[in-house]
Amino acid sequence: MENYKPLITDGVTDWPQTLKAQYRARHYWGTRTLASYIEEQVGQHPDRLAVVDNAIRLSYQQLWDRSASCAQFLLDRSIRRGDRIIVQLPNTWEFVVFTLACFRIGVIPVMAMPAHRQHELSHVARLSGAVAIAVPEEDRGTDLRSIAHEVAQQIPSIHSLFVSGKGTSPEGVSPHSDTGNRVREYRLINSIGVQPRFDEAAYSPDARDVALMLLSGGTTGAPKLIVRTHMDYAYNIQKCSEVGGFSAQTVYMVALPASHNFPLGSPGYLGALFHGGRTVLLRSPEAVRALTTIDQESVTVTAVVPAVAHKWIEVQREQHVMKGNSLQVLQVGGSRMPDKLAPAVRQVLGATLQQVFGMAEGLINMTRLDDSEDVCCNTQGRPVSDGDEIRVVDENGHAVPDGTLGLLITRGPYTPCGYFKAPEANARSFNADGWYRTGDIVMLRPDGNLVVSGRDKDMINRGGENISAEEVESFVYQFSQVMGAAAIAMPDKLLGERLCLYVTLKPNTHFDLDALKAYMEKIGVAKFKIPEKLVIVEELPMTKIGKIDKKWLRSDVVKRLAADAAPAH
Ligand code: OOB
Repeated sequence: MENYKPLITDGVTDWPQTLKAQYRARHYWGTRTLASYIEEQVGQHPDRLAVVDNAIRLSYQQLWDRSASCAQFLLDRSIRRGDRIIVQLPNTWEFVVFTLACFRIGVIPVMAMPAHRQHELSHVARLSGAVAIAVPEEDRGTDLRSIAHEVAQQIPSIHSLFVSGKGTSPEGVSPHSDTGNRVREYRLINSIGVQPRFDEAAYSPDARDVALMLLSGGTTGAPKLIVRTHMDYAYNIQKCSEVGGFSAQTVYMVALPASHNFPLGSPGYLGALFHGGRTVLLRSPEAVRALTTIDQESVTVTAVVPAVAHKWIEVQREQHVMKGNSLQVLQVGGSRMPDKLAPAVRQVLGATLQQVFGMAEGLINMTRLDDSEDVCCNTQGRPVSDGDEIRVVDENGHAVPDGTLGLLITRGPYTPCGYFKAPEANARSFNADGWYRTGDIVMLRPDGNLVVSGRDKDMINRGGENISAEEVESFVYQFSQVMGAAAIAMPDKLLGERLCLYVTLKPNTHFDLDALKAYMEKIGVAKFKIPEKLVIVEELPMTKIGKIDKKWLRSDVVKRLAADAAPAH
């Protein structure tokens, strides 16, 4: 048992031996795979409804059968245990079936976001050594299939594309001459009805194997990969399910992108399926559609970012779209919930607010459903597992007294001890004892709950989308007229933060946001990373050690926004 060698070890940082022994002894880590929890539910009530995607309604048995067919489909196309597939599918039944198929045969989905474009996808494909990409034909007007072909052209390890949706192109050929004969395109729909012939026991992975790779928000450059094993992710899902009160009665609506750790496994739709509940898939969190669906499908719980919660509250207040009272819990996380907005979750939506402060790197904090109004509205909760260790420290790593602000560091049974193949980032973010420096500035209240106050890492959180300032600045520096660039967060009522760019220019040159936007679109950068305000200055302020003084810039932009908003005289 101790000597088991998982399928993928290269580039993976294991937990220190002493922690591993502890986690095993305390039974945090089991021996089951992610798929086995769903299989158990299939056995108990095969006919119960599991997945709802508009008109498509799959029972547990149908979900299980379709995922077996899909697994066979992958095997028939030379996809094998341990292979990585970039998954960029929207919130559809195919997402659920495809990822379950992967889990069953030990294929590793790499959870890309719908907003990612060539730039991020090629990086992630290269880093993960992916052999395939799963994409929809298009998503909200963007031709993701063509983008996937471009990525495949650059990354020689990729040999297959799996495309969801109806489509008309023939099987097994590449309609894109660019990728020639190497890359074959297949329609996922054609997997339906394929007779599974594989020996489940032979293909099923070990609980200690990698189950999936999540993408970090990224503090420097492009996203990093976080390797999650079956046993640690299953534990993540189980603990979050417990705290979220998930049961067979749970009807969970996926409103955020399903590949994000929050709606995926914290406890997410997998939490619902692990407990015999139901999952309802929504393409987008658009308010009227979402509130209508809650009524129609008797949704009991869903997870959103604060900006979406805000929108739903506004629309419900004005239009009373939602008439019923099925919604029991609204989980809000991804970025800081404004304290002022929190009470409206009960007042307007009639649901209990559960704040979730989590990260793809592991640690999940949640307020408890029976917490006081004060805790629910004014804190971001506490760890879901008693195996989670959290400390609030100063810059030198010394603990600060409770009630004072400091940096959050953590380790625990579902917080891996390093990013995949990222030694430099690991040196910055992890230490040898397994502690992860979250970069979040928090305060630990005497009652054990955390209050998130900001970030140490140079990041902008645009309504839950984490943007690396350094990455955006690297695009700006491609312009020869730019001397200095600083990307910072500016406060925003709806999204919490938006991206603002300060630049200094060479004499007598010109630069504007349109040029930057055109460039970022051309190289295929996700849209949410495009700055929304530009300030051209003579000089960028510097700190004593010669770093750009972003603190000063952040307060400067607040003044500028106030001046912009003031009525003209
Ligand atoms: C979730 O995961 P990521 O990996 O996209 O982002 C993690 C970062 C955290 O380090 C923190 O800076 C911020 O997003 N964050 C919050 C927050 N939840 C996340 N900041 C303030 N308040 C919150 N409630 O965002 C994520 C993963 C699983 C569950 C929930 C969120």
